[in-house]
Amino acid sequence: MPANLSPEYKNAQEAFRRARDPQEKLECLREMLRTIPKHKGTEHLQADIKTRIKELTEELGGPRKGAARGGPELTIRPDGAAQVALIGPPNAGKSNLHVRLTGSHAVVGPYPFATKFPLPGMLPHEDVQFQLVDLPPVTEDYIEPWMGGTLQNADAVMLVLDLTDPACVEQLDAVERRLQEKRVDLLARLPGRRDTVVAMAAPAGGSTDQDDDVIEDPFRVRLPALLVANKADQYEDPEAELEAYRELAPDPFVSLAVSAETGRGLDRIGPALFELLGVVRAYSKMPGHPPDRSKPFTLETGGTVRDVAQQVHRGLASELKFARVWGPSAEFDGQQVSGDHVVKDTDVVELHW
Ligand SMILES: Nc1nc2c(ncn2[C@@H]2O[C@H](COP(=O)(O)OP(=O)(O)OP(=O)(O)O)[C@@H](O)[C@H]2O)c(=O)[nH]1
Ligand SMILES: [Mg+2]
Repeated sequence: MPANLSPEYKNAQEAFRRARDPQEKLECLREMLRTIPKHKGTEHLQADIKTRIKELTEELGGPRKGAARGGPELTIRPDGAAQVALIGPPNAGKSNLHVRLTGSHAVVGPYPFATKFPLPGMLPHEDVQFQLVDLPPVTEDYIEPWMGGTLQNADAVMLVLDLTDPACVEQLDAVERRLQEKRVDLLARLPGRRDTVVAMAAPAGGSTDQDDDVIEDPFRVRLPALLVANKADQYEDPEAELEAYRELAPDPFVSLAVSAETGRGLDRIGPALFELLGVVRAYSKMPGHPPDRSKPFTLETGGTVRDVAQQVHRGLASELKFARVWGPSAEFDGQQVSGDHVVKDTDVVELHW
């Protein structure tokens, strides 16, 4: 049955996909539920939206006193330029990497399933920070039932493998399959989220690439992944070892050989994540004042001046009159641009409301 999803619904769904703040996500979900055509063809989707609203409402409410819920948080509120989830088989060294990269106190153990719950920490890279979330292992036989919900907040995945484990090719295969069951697909590159927006903005009655018979699953997440082959300290020539692994494993992920134990190769992780996530930094500036270089606003590739305005003041973004830009995206210093102007990394943006 054709879903006949309305433009209002599609816009709400797109806004949901792009939202990072849980409260904003919740508002988008309510809008999705309000605008979804109520018929048999959308029953599953309606139920999924209701479930997600319930989960998010609980999450936002915090732990209930005396209720069954309580104990460690299973979802981590995003922080920094992006949230990166550490995923991999048991004992690969995810927690050891987390400790080394973020200075956390994650439990590292010589036995499998040492990690039971998500643990956030911050990895600095130049003037931005990535939030790394340590997670329990994923195997052929087991994945935590809550893992799919947790990964809804992630922007990327760091796939951690033990380079010394002869089974790591099969392990990665199992991890990818288990994640797919949880509606999480791993990609080698950032998906072009903005392409979807363009397709949806096509005029009513005009031809679009969207097939109305196919209901897109708004809860399916597609995450770019970086492959980190750990325990490189066990080899004299870890690059050759990684190369040998790559010949066996036909996956397309960018990969690094590192050692959490000795620190070898760890300095390449920040730059690799920055590249994978296509992070764009923008510095804000007040008229007549020098730019504030202390903390950049971060956007994804293709982000606009309006996205910067949204971060500076969510309520005022729609009232933006124009902006002036300096830096890589400007044809000349202080060029006047509209909200649609695409920002490039290290631009300075002066907003005029
Ligand atoms: N040689 C070597 N051993 C490591 C390295 N990183 C971790 N280990 C060891 O591998 C074992 C597992 O490390 P963890 O960091 O707990 O592994 P994990 O992937 O978090 O394991 P789970 O929480 O069970 O999924 C520990 O005994 C670590 O000391 C490394 O770079 N080199
Ligand atoms: Mg662990």
